[in-house]
Amino acid sequence: MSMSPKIVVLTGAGISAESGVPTFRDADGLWEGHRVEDVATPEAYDLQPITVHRFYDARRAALAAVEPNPAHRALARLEDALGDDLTLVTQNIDDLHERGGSRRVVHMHGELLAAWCRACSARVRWTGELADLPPCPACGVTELRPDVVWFGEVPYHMDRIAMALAEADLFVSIGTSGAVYPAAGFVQQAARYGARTLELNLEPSEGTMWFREARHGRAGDLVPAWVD
Ligand code: BJW
Repeated sequence: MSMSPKIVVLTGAGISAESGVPTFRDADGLWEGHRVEDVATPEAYDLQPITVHRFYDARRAALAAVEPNPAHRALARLEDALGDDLTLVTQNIDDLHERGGSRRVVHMHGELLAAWCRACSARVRWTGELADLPPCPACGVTELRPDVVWFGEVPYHMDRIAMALAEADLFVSIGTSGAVYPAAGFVQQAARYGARTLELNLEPSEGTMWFREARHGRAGDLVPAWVD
């Protein structure tokens, strides 16, 4: 039986900020210039698919020009040390954890480099733009949409995450404002099952009072210091 502690790490946009990926709710964040409901709901996509596609096309193009930072790489080292005893859950749709060396990332809000078909539910890797949007390779219908979880949709892998939270000895939240549920409730879920809880964020998050311990500063400093 494994003797290492079971750890669940939840990351948000703040972990990718030092790579040059904008966060959502900070000044200069992604919502600046966009109303959330205009770009991140299924209703917005039904009404204005081209506007929504342009928003994700721009982020996909920007992602190609950024690199993982020391916080992503530190979490990859933690996975090397802990193996299956680490569950890394990210709300981020970028691929910087993977490029930083993590191999088992749980993308609860989907992935920017993927699309899924509204006709047959097939998933495909997709690195291009709206202009390149192909017919679905599985069913041939042109109903592919970004494989991301919008407001009102159910996040991915919730059963697996709930199980990991129930078994966790330690829950660590990194670079998230704690404004969006269900991720914002994970700290209480983990604590209820007896986990210690730690927040690593630039500033106190909306849920900071639920954490037993909090350290405030840049993820690129705090995460390597915590891991190593
Ligand atoms: C740094 C830093 C540095 C900066 N170093 N730190 C309960 C109560 C009320 C409402 C609800 C509720 N439950 C559900 C809802 C509705 C809704 C919701 O939460 N609304 C709220 C606004 C209140 N939730 C949903 O609709 C979700 N679905 C759902 O609940 O389904 C029902 C269900 C759930 C479970 C089981 C069964 C049924 C879906 C939410 C989907 C969110 N989607 C988005 C878009 C994804 C695609 C995309 O990327 O475009 O996800 S919204 C956006 O917010 C994105 C993010 O993942 C998410 C969280 O943002 P994040 O990562 O926290 O970023 P920021 O910008 O907010 O914060 C960054 C932080 O980093 C800041 O604190 C900075 O200080 C810090 N920082 N630089 C360290 N260098």
